Amino acid sequence: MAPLVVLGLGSNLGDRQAALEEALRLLGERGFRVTRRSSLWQTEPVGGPPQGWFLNAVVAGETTLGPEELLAACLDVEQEMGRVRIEKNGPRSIDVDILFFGEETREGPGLAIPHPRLHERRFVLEPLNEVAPDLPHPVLGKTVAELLLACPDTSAVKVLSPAGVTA
Ligand code: PH2
Ligand code: MG
Ligand code: MG
Repeated sequence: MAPLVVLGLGSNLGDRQAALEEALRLLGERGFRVTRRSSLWQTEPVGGPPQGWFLNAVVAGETTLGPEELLAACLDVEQEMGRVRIEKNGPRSIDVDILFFGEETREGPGLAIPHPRLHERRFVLEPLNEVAPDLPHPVLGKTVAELLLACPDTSAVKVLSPAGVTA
């Protein structure tokens, strides 16, 4: 069975909702098939300079790409959508992060799986908990629901539109 792959998406520049939709369309063209998607969440920026609120979402799906190929596809989508990297944690038109790739782990500087900060971030865990609450974190040994309960991040997150099953 194909591993469950989970991606986090975020945008806080321009038409944020259109950016998330366009990123999913472009990921589809590159071989990532979405099976579940979270609600859209309005989230207070965490870290970085003063900047506008983000729209965040999490999708789960399948791909025949390997982890490194999927990372290349994510970066390609960001580049095609005109993302400019100026400042760490700064404003961005689109950010696509690999959160989980089944139970696989990577610790390289270019690719870390699971995403090394996902358990510290409410803007990731709330939408993630909608699509995969029972998913075990292969390193921390807790489910997503347990990580959310234990998350100390108090930054604000609000649902904008409800979650859905897409396929
Ligand atoms: N992404 C970051 C840093 N801070 N804050 C929110 N609310 N949403 C994000 O997607 C986000 C962030 C780095 O990728
Ligand atoms: Mg990123
Ligand atoms: Mg990110």
